[in-house]
Amino acid sequence: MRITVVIPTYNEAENLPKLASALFSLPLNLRILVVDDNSPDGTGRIAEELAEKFPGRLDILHRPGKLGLRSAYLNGFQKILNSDAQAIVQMDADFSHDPSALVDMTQLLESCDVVLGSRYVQGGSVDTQWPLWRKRLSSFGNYYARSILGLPLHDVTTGYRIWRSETLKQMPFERIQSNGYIFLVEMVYLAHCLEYKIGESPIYFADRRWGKSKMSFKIQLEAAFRIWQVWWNYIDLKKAGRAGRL
Ligand SMILES: Nc1nc2c(ncn2[C@@H]2O[C@H](COP(=O)(O)OP(=O)(O)OP(=O)(O)O)[C@@H](O)[C@H]2O)c(=O)[nH]1
Ligand SMILES: [Mg+2]
Repeated sequence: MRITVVIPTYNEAENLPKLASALFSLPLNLRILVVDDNSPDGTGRIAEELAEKFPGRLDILHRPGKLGLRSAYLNGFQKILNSDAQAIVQMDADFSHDPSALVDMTQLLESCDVVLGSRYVQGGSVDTQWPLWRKRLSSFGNYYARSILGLPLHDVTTGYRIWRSETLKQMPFERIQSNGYIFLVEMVYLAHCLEYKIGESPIYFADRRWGKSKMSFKIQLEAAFRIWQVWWNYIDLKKAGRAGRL
């Protein structure tokens, strides 16, 4: 399976070279698309160096400034869906997502339309160093989103996923409105409304190894409101089911 990994980056200069090496050493047919938002720490320049080091295997989409996760992914998907890639991976650059988990995720994709790297299925877990409040926040946030949207899944906020290109091609991206965290929930919900088969493969979620975490209570609180917006935005597609596919 020809796979392209989309990696949005904003100040990931320390992480990106390590991540690229780790991904390219996997037993998978894999390419990388870095979507960099003119990171002040020079991640874009480092990505160019990596493109030279791994000719033909790493591409870069340079954007003029910090435009957010949603458009980073959507721009990245657009570019890849015009290529011959058969599967597309979403993952963070900060090693929260262990590259080696991709092997199992890819295998499960054989029988699914999309596979989520899940912290909350049997065998999955979150950083052992996380303070209790953060563990609770993460699992409650998930429970909350799952219950309101009626998603029969365990981890709907995970940012580690692999999609069949066909699946992404049939999703009406222009309807996706939210950014950041909820963007991830919204994508899964859209796939669920369109009746795609969504698999979950266990992952261990590590906190970022380098750089500073921005997760806060405020971000989660805002997310709690946004979930209702997502529910409201797709009432028609939920009814349409498969017929809502492009
Ligand atoms: N291109 C682009 N990438 C972004 C933007 N915001 C975040 N990212 C990247 O998206 C990925 C996820 O962001 P993180 O900052 O790790 O978000 P998080 O995991 O919720 O929060 P942390 O606890 O800080 O790790 C990382 O690879 C970031 O570099 C953005 O505006 N543009
Ligand atoms: Mg992170």
